[in-house]
Amino acid sequence: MIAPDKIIPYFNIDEPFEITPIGSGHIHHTFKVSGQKNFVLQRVNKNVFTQPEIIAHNNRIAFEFLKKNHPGFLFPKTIPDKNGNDLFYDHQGFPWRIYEMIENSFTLDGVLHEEDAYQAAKGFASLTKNLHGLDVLLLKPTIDRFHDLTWRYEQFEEALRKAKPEIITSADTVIQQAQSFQFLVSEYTQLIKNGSLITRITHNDTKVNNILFNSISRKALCAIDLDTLMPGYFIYDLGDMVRTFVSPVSEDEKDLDKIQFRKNIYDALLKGYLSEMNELLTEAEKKSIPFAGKMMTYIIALRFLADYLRGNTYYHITYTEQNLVRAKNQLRLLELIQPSVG
Ligand code: GN1
Ligand code: MG
Repeated sequence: MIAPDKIIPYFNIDEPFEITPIGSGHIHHTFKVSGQKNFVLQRVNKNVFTQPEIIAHNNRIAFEFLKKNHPGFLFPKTIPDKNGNDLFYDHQGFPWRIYEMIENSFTLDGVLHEEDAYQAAKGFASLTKNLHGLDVLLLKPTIDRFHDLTWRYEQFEEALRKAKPEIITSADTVIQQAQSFQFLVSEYTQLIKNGSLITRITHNDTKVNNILFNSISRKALCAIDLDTLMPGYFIYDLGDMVRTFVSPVSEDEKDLDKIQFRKNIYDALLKGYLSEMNELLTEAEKKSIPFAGKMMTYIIALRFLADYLRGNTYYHITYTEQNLVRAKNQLRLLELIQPSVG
């Protein structure tokens, strides 16, 4: 990889600066650029985002809409390079981008208190709410069929067909467990077919660490990681919050006994989400609230498992079994969510 300090001269950033790696994402390489002003520098993963220009396009359209219609709403500002482009391509063909750092803020890797769940959910909900009125067709999918459960199940089946026998053996019980939840795919298909969900502009990666909290008030300040800001259904956002908020441990936890469904956190996140979105959601959409967490937990379990079966080509890992551990973890969480949400 090209050293990040070699990229800075292509942007209007004053020297001296210091660069340090930050973030816990699975996809990009992220750095903090500290100087007279602070910035976030990212090298975009072009294998995952094969058309990074679409991300830049969607972000720009959303930014312009918000500036005009909700000028007080905080949205990460992209700093164009010296040629005025939102993405700078290095000589290896990797796109880089820079954002202004939002100061006096912090992120959480897990939800500790009800109030954090309430605030984070309110933060993500306010993004969709404030983008309401923007023609959803102006934004394009940055990853096709990203949260399409039917397609993700097919991908899992394909990975299973192509996997080496010894890999299948090592994941045998997890595969069976994943297959036992296949009924959720039919529920998803039915929900889409009956047209009860409205296409909205959603964030699509609503992990709690994608919310910036105000350092003093601990209120949600701003949603970050807008790579998948694109048309979607509200259950994608709500569901990924359930997946990442309700358990006291992360998707990387190996000890399944530590995974829990915290009802108080679930209630708080729902309250936070509805504090912004209650009026926009239709009665038909509200009926699908209990499905959201199950669907998103299942989809990520399938994606982790498929990646393990394929030989770990997608998510960053630090040890070979990590995607299998993550899949097991998410299936355990799904077992706990299933009876708890009605
Ligand atoms: C990836 O790396 P991060 O945190 O932005 C993934 C999400 C998954 C998540 C699981 C583009 O997100 O869909 O929920 O890992 N993003 C992409 O931790 O695939
Ligand atoms: Mg992301």
